[in-house]
Formats: sequence, structure tokens, C-alpha cells
Amino acid sequence: MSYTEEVYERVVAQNPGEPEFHQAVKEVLDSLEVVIERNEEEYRELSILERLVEPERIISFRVPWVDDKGVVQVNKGYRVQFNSAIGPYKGGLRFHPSVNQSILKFLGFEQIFKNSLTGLPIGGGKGGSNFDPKGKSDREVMAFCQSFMTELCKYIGADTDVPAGDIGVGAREIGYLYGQYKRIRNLSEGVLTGKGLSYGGSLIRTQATGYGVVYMLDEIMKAHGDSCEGKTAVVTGSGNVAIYAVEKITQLGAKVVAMNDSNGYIYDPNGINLDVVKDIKEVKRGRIKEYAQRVEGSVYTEGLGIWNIKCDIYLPCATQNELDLEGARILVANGCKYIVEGANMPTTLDATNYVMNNGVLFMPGKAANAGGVATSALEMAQNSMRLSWSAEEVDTRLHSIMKDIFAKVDDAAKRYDMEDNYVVGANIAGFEKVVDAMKAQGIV
Ligand code: NDP
Ligand code: 2IT
Repeated sequence: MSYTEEVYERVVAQNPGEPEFHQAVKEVLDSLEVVIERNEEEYRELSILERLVEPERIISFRVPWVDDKGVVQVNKGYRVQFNSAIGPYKGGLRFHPSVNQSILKFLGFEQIFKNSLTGLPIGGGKGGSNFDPKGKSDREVMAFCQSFMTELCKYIGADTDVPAGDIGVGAREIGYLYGQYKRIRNLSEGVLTGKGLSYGGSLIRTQATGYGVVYMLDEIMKAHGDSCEGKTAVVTGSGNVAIYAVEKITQLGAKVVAMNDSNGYIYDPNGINLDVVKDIKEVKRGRIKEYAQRVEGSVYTEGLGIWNIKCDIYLPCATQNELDLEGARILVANGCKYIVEGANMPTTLDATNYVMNNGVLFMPGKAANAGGVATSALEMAQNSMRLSWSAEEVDTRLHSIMKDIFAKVDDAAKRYDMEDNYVVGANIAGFEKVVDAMKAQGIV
């Protein structure tokens, strides 16, 4: 059995009931096989892979709060501090009823390689809660955030661990979390990113993940003599990442004809009117089906199946494992040529292999959505310098970081004779820097 297979079996045996974590580890270890076999003895001697798959620390805690009816509610809170070899732990907080340790470990593990790819000094972490912000009043969200931070603040700091947003955590939640941190620790520091512009946030952070996904798509297309102009696209989700991916891809000349949320999808053959989506999602916190009531010529379909809409470009920007083999087959049959992941691990392993074997250029989330965390690192830099850059400055840096990530991923794939295999390229390029830092720092 190869070293990577041994470590994968060990992960499955030692982390029972964590299928998402196993899946993320498997994808990375399979990609690393070609790197490891060139230097197996040294990696084994240092137990590099055993250390890489074991979080440095997991904090889990009780989050009690009082709802609007005066009833005491209790949620689970977590922070997975996975790997600090190249910098302070960095990664989002997710508030969603599905959150558990497996999901946060998969996200924290992915974050190590993603953050490495950005070229910036940030380690990997992730956290969150099974709290569901949907349908809660602002006061309830504030009560929850204050209780969550009352515990979390003991373990984070601008040079230790810097959380940010993810599913269910946006500007409102970051504001309440930051206020409570400052109140307890008496520190005005860049301990969270995605902050409001009036208290240390960075211009373009809101747009960064979605814009970055499209900058990455543009690089892939350019490298293959193609462009977005005149193409049809489907973007899944209708949250932060999806909205700004739609904004940028539309600017580049593609037409987005479908988006969704967890209830169903809208199809608009005239091209999605993003102002309507922003009003529904960012202002009213409503459901995507309201779009069909507001925009003539559009249709709402309840449930799954957005992959049935014919497109050249598919950007999955909602959640893990949203695209399975069945959806992948339909996308390929309908002529889809590019899949660039805005979400983290939205494509199952089967579906990934299928599309890559059938001529689709596929860029994994850890490379494609890295613009969000990269811009978070730019926010940290601005906070440390106590100044703020213009939107143009941040956007230019974001764009050049995404170009640089594409170049690194492309180069790693070519070095190992797997041109256009961006899964392998991203995992190898991300791993190389982390392993270098781990080796330099000894057995820790
Ligand atoms: P938001 O909470 O803003 O939006 C999430 C969107 O995905 C919503 O439309 C939501 O629909 C949909 N969604 C969530 N869970 C499910 C589900 N189980 N089934 C179907 N649809 C679902 O989150 P973000 O846009 O920030 O995050 C989207 C993805 O991008 C996540 O995978 C996240 O990890 C990743 N990401 C985010 C970054 C960021 O900067 N925000 C950076 C890099 C990656 P509904 O409203 O119905 O729940
Ligand atoms: O998955 C991710 O990269 C994020 N949710 C953003 C993390 C961050 O620290 O900005």
C-alpha cells in the first residue's frame, strides 16, 4: 500500500462518521501521490502526511442564548485551528443547521491549501455553529453572535486566528461578533475580516470571492484561446459568492440564465437581472422564487435540477456536494465546457472525475474561490498598517493574485505531466509551500 493510501485509511479509521472530511482528504492525497513517491522516505520519516491531516487544535463549546419568546436556546460552536505553518489560522465561520465537526474539518483542511495558494502568510482554519439565522430577528442574531464570541474570543486574535464570513455569516453577523470581541478584549484589532467599511473593513472584500472566481475562469479561457463574450452561464446559489460572480461574468460579456437557493431555481432566458436578486437576497433576505413573480419571462422550478439548464459555463457557488454524477452527465451532454467552483467542494468526487474525463476544464474551489480569503489577508494588511486602500488598488491586487494562482496551478500540473488537470495542480502547488514551512519548523 502506498504512503498516501495508508494515511487515508488511517484518517477513515480514526475519524469515524466524518464523510465530508474523508472526501476532502482523499482528493488531496490522491493528487499528492506523484509528489510523495519521488521522496517517500523523507516524508515518512517526518510523518508529514499524518501531521497534515490532524488539526493542531479543535475548540468546541456551548452557545446559550435567549430567543424573542424568552426561551433559552442552545447551539454548538466550533473553531478548527487546522494548520498554522505559514501564518495565523485564517478561514470563515459558517452558521447553518447542517454544521458539524466533519464539515468544519473538511473546510479547515481545504483552507490550508487554498491559503497557501494565495501566496500570503495565512494558515488554515474554519469554524461556525449549527445555528440557523434564517427567520431569526436581528435581536436574536445579535444575542447568538454575542454568546458565540464570548467563548470564541479566548482563542482568536489578530496574530493568532482571524475568522471571517461563510454561509450564513455576512456583514451583519461580523458586525455583532466584532463588537462583542472588542468589548470583552478591549482591543481594536483586525481580529475578523469582512468588517464594515466604517470600522476597518476593506473595499472589495464583499465582491472578492465572486469576482475572483470569474478572474480565474477568464485565465482558464484565455489559456485555451477562448473568452466569456457571448457565452451562456449558470451560477448556483444566490448568496455572497454567487451574486458577485454573476456581476463580474456579466461585465465580461456572458449571459447568466439561472440561479438557485436551497428551495429551487429560476430560469431567465433574457439574462438574470442582478438588481432584483440583490434586492431579494441582500435587502429583504427573501427566497429566490420571488424573482419569477417580479421579472416577466422568468420561470421558477421548485427543488433540485438547475444543471438541466443548458450552458457553456457552470459556476457552482452554493454548498458542498451540490453537483453529483447525474447532474454532471447532464451538463456534459448539454455541451458545458467550463466548471469553476465558487463554493467549497461543491462537486462530488465521481462528478469531478466524470467531467474531467469528458473534456470539461474544471477548476477546484481551493484555487478558484481563493480571492475571498486573499482579500481578507489584504484587509489584515490594511488593519496592521492602519490605513485603507482604494477599491482600484484592492481589485488590482485581487486580480493579480488570481492570475498568479492560475499560473501556479497550471505550472504544477505541467511539471507532473498532467496538463489541464487543475485538481492535481492546485493540490500540489498548495502542498509545496505548506510542506516547506512544516519541514523548516521541525516536529511541531
Ligand atoms: P451565503 O450564505 O451568502 O449563500 C449561500 C447560498 O448557497 C445561498 O443561496 C443558499 O441558499 C445556498 N445554500 C446553502 N446551503 C445550501 C444547501 N444545503 N443546499 C442548497 N443551497 C444551499 O454563503 P456564501 O455565498 O458566502 O458561500 C457559498 C459557498 O462559497 C460556500 O461553499 C462557502 O464555503 C464558499 N466560499 C465563500 C467565501 C466567502 O467569501 N463568502 C469564500 C470562499 C468560499 P439558502 O439561502 O436557501 O440557504
Ligand atoms: O472559504 C473561504 O475561503 C471563506 N469563507 C473566506 C475565508 C476568509 O477568511 O475570508
